[in-house]
Amino acid sequence: MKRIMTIQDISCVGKCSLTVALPIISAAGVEAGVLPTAVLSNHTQFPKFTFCDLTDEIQKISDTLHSLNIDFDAVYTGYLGSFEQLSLVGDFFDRFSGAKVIIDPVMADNGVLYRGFTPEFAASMAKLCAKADLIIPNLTEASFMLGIPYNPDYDEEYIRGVLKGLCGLGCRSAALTGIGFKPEEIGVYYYDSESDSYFSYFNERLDAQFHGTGDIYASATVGAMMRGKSTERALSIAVDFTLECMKKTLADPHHRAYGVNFEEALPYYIELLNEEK
Ligand code: PXL
Repeated sequence: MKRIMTIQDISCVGKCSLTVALPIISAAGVEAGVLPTAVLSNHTQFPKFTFCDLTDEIQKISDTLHSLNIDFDAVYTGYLGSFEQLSLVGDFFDRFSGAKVIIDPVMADNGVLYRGFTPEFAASMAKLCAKADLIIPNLTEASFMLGIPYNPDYDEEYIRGVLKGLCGLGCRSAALTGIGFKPEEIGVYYYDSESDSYFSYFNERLDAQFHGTGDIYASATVGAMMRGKSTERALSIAVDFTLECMKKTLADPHHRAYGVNFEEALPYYIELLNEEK
């Protein structure tokens, strides 16, 4: 069984970061080690939250795992809360150098940075991304990392340019999420700098937005890649699974304002993973 390490916060309530990464990657049949960077009562989109910083634990955990000769097939990072954490995570990548590095540079959406983040942080995240095999930003995060204005009125040529810019940061490949060229579609656009090739995959766009779908998308991609799917197939499975999570959420008239119903969509994810493709 493949083993990954995922490094991000644990928000006790809110269905994001570790509370979605762990169940989704486990459902893929992949062992998920977790390195919690902070414990929050709930994610930062709520009007208030507690925050217990675990930065001081990161190096100790890394040292101990390394001395136990534990290694990982992939290291996948999500929400990281400080410059120091970016630096420690960079050291973690260097130390566990046999692992594929997948970075979801969680920072922003819809043209704005999440609470607590700054353009300087985005520039530091861009430096960390140089170490990645694959990064999975949305267009807002990509724009902040490249230091360019957020342009939601893009065409295909623009998106290809952004992807080339992202790989110019030093990562091997980049997948932009939340992309669509027609009002009825949304999906992913991917560029692999090694083969100089693009790939895109779209499905239905629903008239709804939920917090946490980015974390679900990245986790589902990592799970599928570690199950042996090609990166392209993994990115496509994650599009279909995220859509199904949103459909399950909307089917419940009493659905919560935060998070999506990924739990009831997990059997569908496993079905997609079991297909021969
Ligand atoms: O879903 C991204 C995320 C993860 N973790 C925390 C967050 C957010 C987004 O706001 O606040 C703590």
